[in-house]
Amino acid sequence: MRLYTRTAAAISLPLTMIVSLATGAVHATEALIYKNPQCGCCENYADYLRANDYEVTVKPTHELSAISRDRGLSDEYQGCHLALIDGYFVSGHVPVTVIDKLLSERPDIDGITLPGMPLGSPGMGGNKSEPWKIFAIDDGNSTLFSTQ
Ligand SMILES: [Cu+2]
Repeated sequence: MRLYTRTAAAISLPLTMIVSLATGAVHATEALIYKNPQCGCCENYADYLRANDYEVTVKPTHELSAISRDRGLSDEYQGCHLALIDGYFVSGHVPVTVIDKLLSERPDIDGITLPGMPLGSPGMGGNKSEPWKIFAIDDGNSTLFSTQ
């Protein structure tokens, strides 16, 4: 799994560079992350995005659930933080390979979410104990987007 993730990242980087060269714009993808002030794994996830060439701004807030709900993310589907990336929300500890899929396919949805805080996911400690189900959310409805 780790090998697969690295390979996917190695493939996606040159593609990003080609797109950047084609548009003449060379900049990192920006991510704005809303998190509860005391959340440590959210900071780890922010660092994970930075390590993958995202330009990350972290906004601590006590209104995370309300902000998530405003975007159609019901409580049961919320991750522990909410990132806004290129017109979508990305909630929870979603691997960058799945964000890459979102940004390259650009489906007509509001965002994607990995509910809860699954062990072994990016920014979380521990070992993965079960497949991660990442859901697409559109107008408050959920469909399976990716299983990792
Ligand atoms: Cu977390």
